[in-house]
Amino acid sequence: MSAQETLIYTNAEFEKSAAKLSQCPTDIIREVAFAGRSNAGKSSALNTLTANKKLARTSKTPGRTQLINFFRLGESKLALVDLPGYGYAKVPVDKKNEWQKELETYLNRRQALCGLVLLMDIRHPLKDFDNAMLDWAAEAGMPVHILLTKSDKLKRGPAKTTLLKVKKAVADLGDLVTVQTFSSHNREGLGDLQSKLTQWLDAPFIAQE
Ligand SMILES: Nc1nc2c(ncn2[C@@H]2O[C@H](COP(=O)(O)OP(=O)(O)O)[C@@H](O)[C@H]2O)c(=O)[nH]1
Ligand SMILES: [Mg+2]
Repeated sequence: MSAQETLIYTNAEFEKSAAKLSQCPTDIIREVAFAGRSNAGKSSALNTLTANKKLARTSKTPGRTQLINFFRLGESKLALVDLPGYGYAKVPVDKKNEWQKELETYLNRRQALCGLVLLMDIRHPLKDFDNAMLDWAAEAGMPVHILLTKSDKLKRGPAKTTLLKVKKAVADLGDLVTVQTFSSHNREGLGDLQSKLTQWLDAPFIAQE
């Protein structure tokens, strides 16, 4: 995809679900993964971004939420990835550990991964697993864009206060981590999300030896 072309997220189409790294599509050169605790608003955000109500199912069907779901952008070699929601209470402990291991393998080894969108309900930010993801990203040098979701649930003042609080909490990670408020209900912050994704996905591709 040339730098002149604007990425169109409404062209995203479901490609496949992978249970592990080896099942991930091999011809994707760059992808952005969406992660967040169960119920953070991940499916809704993906549906809003792609203007496709059916893209990522908003239901919490355990079978599907444990898979790494790939959505290719049109005919390109770029993709959006819906990661298994963590903190899903109904998953048995041993099963949970199994897919958490696969998730870790994906995060540590997936070459195409160029950024992580980390979604947190604006009313419950920076829970344990969010902090674990941020620690991993800092260690891996992986850029993270935090979406404080369901911003429509708070008045402007409290939303701003939370935004500043979260920005302050991640300030020591520098440019690696950015933060914004977002609402799938009124599309607040959609333009900022699109800009960040385009910045990550549309950067010139440098062939790896
Ligand atoms: N008010 C409000 N509710 C939302 C928003 N985004 C998601 N929700 C609700 O939060 C719940 C979980 O959303 P979902 O997208 O399925 O979360 P996921 O588990 O992270 O994929 C659903 O009941 C959604 O309708 C939002 O922007 N505003
Ligand atoms: Mg979901």
